[in-house]
Amino acid sequence: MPRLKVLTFPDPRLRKVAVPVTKFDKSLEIVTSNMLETMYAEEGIGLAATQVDIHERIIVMDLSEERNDPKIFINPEFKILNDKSLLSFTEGCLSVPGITEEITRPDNIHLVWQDLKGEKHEAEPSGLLTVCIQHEIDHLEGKLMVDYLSPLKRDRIRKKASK
Ligand code: GNR
Ligand code: NI
Repeated sequence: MPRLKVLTFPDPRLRKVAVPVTKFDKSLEIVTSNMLETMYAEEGIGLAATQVDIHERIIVMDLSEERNDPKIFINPEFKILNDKSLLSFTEGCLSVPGITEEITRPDNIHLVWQDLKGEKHEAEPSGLLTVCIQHEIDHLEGKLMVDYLSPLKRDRIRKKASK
């Protein structure tokens, strides 16, 4: 299975908005399997299709220490249940290499998604899953970690990246 190339900031393709998956076929299985392989090879805990230049609403994730718990989220959406319950977490991103920044996000969300067969699921995640799924859904919207930082900081990162 081939590994895919991960786009890095400020590549304009990271700004595209992904479209919903409508076909739950063999090609979707192949894409998710290649994304998981790429995520493991890059030692990430999650990967959004946008990062590998595929502009469909597909996310893979593995939050386990052992790296043996792959998860796939197709067409994920979330609603904030309580916008006063917040969690600050030091985030990194494979598309913004070498940078970690503390980002504050809602901690109490309701999540819906589909699996590879198109079956619907829902959950109210907590902790790292809440942080990671929001980070990945941001990618599907063309949004990056750096967008949460001040313009000055973002510009510094952009300059560093173009060296
Ligand atoms: O590997 C990753 N680690 C991470 C740490 C804290 C919050 C989010 C993440 S996701 C990131 C992989 C990545 O860039 N996914 O888009
Ligand atoms: Ni990322």
